[in-house]
Amino acid sequence: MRVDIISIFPEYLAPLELSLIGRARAAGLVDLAVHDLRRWTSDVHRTVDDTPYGGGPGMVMRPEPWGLALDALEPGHLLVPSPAGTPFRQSYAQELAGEPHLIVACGRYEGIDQRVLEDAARRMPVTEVSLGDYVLFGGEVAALVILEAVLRLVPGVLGNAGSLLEESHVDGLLEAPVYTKPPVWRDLAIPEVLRSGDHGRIAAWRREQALTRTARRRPDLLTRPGADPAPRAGGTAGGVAE
Ligand code: JAH
Repeated sequence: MRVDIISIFPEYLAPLELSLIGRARAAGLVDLAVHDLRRWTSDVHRTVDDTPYGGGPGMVMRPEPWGLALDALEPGHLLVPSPAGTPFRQSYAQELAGEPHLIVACGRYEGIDQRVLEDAARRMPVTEVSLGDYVLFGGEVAALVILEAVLRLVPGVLGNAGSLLEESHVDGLLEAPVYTKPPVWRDLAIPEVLRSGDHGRIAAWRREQALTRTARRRPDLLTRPGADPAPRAGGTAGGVAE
């Protein structure tokens, strides 16, 4: 997968060099480039913002540098982190993991002139993406989150692909709690069933934990249109205890 990120703070994207994502880059699975938007300015002050039409507080990112930046790159699927975007979730990360080329446009201030997105949409898919109902200083940290969620799903990036199938949100539920050794720690014992060796009972317990946790913490996941927690082997009939 090819990934281009455009930002006025390219150093903010330094974590992409580290850890799993850095390994994926080194292995040639991900070809990633970070671009400084100011490279496409031509005035002495390298200005990227201006006052908003219609008035109001703050500044808006000027369209010209963005237009030149997007012209300079091969078309891809353009993602624009924004509090006004479509909520990002695991199923969308899964879709994006199959794209050959992503471009992430990181805005600052009050956002990017809307015509930049309108113009780009003439030649490529454009999606404004929200990570939740809060406002950041800009799109950079959101871009890191989106790319971490997507790149770990690119085949070969994670060593253990099996762990992708049993984790929160993959089947529309939160995951059951997890435990490791020692079996008793500070007088706290792990649930007995996990030491039973009975894989049917263990799967049923995890399923029940997933359902009760989801019902208590995230009832919205169970009532969302299209919500249909898929039965897993050893699962209960779908009833929520308590
Ligand atoms: C803020 C450009 N939903 C998280 C999120 C994503 C982007 C932004 N804020 C929050 C943002 C200012 C300028 C993007």
